[in-house]
Amino acid sequence: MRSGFVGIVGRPNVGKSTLLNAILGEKIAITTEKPQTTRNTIRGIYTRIDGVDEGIQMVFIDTPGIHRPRTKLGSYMTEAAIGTFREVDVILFLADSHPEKTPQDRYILDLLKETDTPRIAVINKVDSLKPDEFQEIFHAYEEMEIFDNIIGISALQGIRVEELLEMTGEYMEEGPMYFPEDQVSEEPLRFIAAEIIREKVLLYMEDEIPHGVAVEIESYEEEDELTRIGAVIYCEKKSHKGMIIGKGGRKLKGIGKSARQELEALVGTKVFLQTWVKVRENWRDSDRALSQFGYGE
Ligand SMILES: Nc1nc2c(ncn2[C@@H]2O[C@H](COP(=O)(O)OP(=O)(O)OP(=O)(O)O)[C@@H](O)[C@H]2O)c(=O)[nH]1
Ligand SMILES: [Mg+2]
Repeated sequence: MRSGFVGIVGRPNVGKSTLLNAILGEKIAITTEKPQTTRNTIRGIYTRIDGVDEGIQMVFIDTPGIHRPRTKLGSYMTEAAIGTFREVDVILFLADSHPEKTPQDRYILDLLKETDTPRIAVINKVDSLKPDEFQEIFHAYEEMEIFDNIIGISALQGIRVEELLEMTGEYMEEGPMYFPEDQVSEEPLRFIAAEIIREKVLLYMEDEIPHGVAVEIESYEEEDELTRIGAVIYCEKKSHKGMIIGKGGRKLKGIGKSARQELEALVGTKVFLQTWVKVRENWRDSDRALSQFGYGE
């Protein structure tokens, strides 16, 4: 049996969480077209059993996009991501464009150079790259000589994800199964539920609001055929609250409905979801609020 830990790192929006979900064949991390969606490290467990005591278990760690932080929340996110560099057996560095075009990538590449952890450059979104564009990006990474391997994939379309798993497996060493064979995630349902609600808020809202949104599960009660969930959606301004609720409560109703549908699939029962919207000014710079919302120790 071989096993180990794999970090998925990169700039915001390159497709890290999409890749985690593609590897697991299940959605445990939320994904949106907006940068800085993921805020915590999220572990997903991939297990392949080949025979008695034979097979592979890889614990993938999806991380927040590394960026220049402007709030305490941003610092927490970036530190959480960089902190995984040294905790894993191999790093998957995700990119979706030429490194010369993206200063944020270069910042991360400089950090990577300083660590001893083996790394693979993963050029994602090949489905939206022209072949010569892909070749140029590939060569740019080759020339850097800081990666043990380079591969082009599409996390969204599942192109060469299997090959990436093979490649990543090479870095696993003889070791124990850390988790039972059928366990895909370590995250509590409460956390995933809060994330799903936050994803729906992000999908329904315009640009500046999402970064200031946090979701807290206030109550979570499981009955035989019904799960009752009470959630508070926090935002930073009174005007944002109005926008999240929408005219006649329509927007919030839409958010609640699509969240409920996904939650029902997740927990396997009917879900009764109640949501409230509250204002908490500047919470992204408040230590107390950050730890309350799960962005701290
Ligand atoms: N065309 C294409 N789009 C992709 C691919 N992978 C991800 N995306 C899209 O890229 C956007 C960002 O995806 P995420 O998985 O949320 O990105 P992330 O790196 O986790 O972003 P943060 O959590 O903000 O750091 C979403 O709109 C995805 O659908 C891909 O292989 N091809
Ligand atoms: Mg993400």
